[in-house]
Amino acid sequence: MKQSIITAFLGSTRDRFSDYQQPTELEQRLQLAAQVPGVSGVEVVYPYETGEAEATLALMKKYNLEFAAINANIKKEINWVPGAISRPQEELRKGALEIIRGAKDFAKKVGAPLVTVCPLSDGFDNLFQVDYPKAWRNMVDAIAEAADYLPEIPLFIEYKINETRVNCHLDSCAKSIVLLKDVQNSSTGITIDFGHSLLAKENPAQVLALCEESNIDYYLHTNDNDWNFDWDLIGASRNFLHTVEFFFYAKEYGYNKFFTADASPRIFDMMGFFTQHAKMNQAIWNLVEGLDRAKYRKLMAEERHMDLMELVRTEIYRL
Ligand SMILES: [Mn+2]
Repeated sequence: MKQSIITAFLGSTRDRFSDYQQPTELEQRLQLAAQVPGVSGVEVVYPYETGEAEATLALMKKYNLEFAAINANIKKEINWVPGAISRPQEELRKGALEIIRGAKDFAKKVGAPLVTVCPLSDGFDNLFQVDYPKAWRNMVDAIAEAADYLPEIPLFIEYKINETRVNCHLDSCAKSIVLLKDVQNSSTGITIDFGHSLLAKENPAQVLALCEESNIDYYLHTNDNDWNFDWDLIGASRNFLHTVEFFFYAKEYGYNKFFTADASPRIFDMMGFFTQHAKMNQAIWNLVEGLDRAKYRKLMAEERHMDLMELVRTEIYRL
């Protein structure tokens, strides 16, 4: 498995109450990422972390890191805090599209494989706030236009149930598939964030199967939470068997992009946090590798549910 880290979490972060960790520059973040055992890549936020393409590329070479993705941030600027690609005002949507196009240009220059965008501010807080069909159409059109630009750099969309809006428009994997089916551009995919899937009350492993069966590409973010809030905890620190099943299907489908840590150290020692996250993922990946997946799927086909439980207990929990 190839593991990477969203570099924004290798610096200071903040919530409504507190500031966490020390501020860092991109070079320090890359230096830290490179020191985490098992991590060989990064996802970098455009345009806030990226800087000049040539200088960034030189830093990536210096620390021997690969790009997992470029993350186009369309929610930070004050204009887009209430929404970006779903809004009625065309100039606001165009501005957000410029960011995504810029991220694609940057990705091409530095040899990054894909751009991912999470339209978190696009949604609603009140009822009777947003014209739903118009908002949805604006999003479909914006993603379609962004996907058409530089199709050699595919565009992945990341869903989340809420935050920063009470309801995000793109709140589930199924809705993301509906959007991409309307966009009809094969140079697109879905960023499946394990924790976002839990928040949507999905089963992350089933979501992989849904994408496969719908012929939709995907890119994976790893973390964990309590199913109630996007805590971005260490992988499997809460939901072990869900993580095992998620990796089981990722392996079954031959997933070969990066597993990217979308995880936030908050109060914890930063290097320890990312080291434990990477080690946990690798250990679970190794465990899955040791399973006879054909046997599991055969037992499912034969509906031998209690034989499967026996295997879960003895081979996965090892009890
Ligand atoms: Mn994520």
